[in-house]
Amino acid sequence: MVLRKLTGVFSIALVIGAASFAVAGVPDLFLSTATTGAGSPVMYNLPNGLGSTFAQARALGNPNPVNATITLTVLDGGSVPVANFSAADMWLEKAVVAGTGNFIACNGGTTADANTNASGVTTWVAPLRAGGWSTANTVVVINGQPLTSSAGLNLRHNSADINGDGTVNVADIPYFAADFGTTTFKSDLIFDGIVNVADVPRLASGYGAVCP
Ligand SMILES: [Ca+2]
Ligand SMILES: [Ca+2]
Repeated sequence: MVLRKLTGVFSIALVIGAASFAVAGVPDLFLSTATTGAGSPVMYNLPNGLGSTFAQARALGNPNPVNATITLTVLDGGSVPVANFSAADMWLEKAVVAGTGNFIACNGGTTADANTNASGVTTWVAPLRAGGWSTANTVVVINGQPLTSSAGLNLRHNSADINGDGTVNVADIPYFAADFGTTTFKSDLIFDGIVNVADVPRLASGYGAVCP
């Protein structure tokens, strides 16, 4: 009887131990959180990584660049910061919503700038290697799973790679031409609500950009 009781206690201890082991150091998708700049900023991306930094995003009604830096705090199930978590396992995706764009990332093109620090924090400041456009939320993904702490970040994307095939070339020009003079988001490369002559230099300077 005593032995049976002891065995029971031992089993419970094993279960608790296993639960703690499963949680410690493993990112919790609900407790981990991400933020970006206010004002529904828009990122300008190129497949070759020569688009805008997150500090140079655009927002409607603001003639100056706005800071859309993403800050991600990675916590485990015990709300303990997960330090030195690999940058390669934290990346951005477009939320899957019909009719909101053809955003594509080059291989590894949207990973975090660095591994998490001692506080479990990493950022996205450097330009992405990406093309296409998105008016859906930007989703922060850890180990292939989206954060569940929010529905994503209010951060949109556009690119001189308007058709989202990873290359800026002659195939993108007809889209820009068709949108010229309109308010169409995907061709508003310097985002200010109008596709006009001011957007042409971005198409020109991005010409030839490809995924590395
Ligand atoms: Ca293209
Ligand atoms: Ca514009």
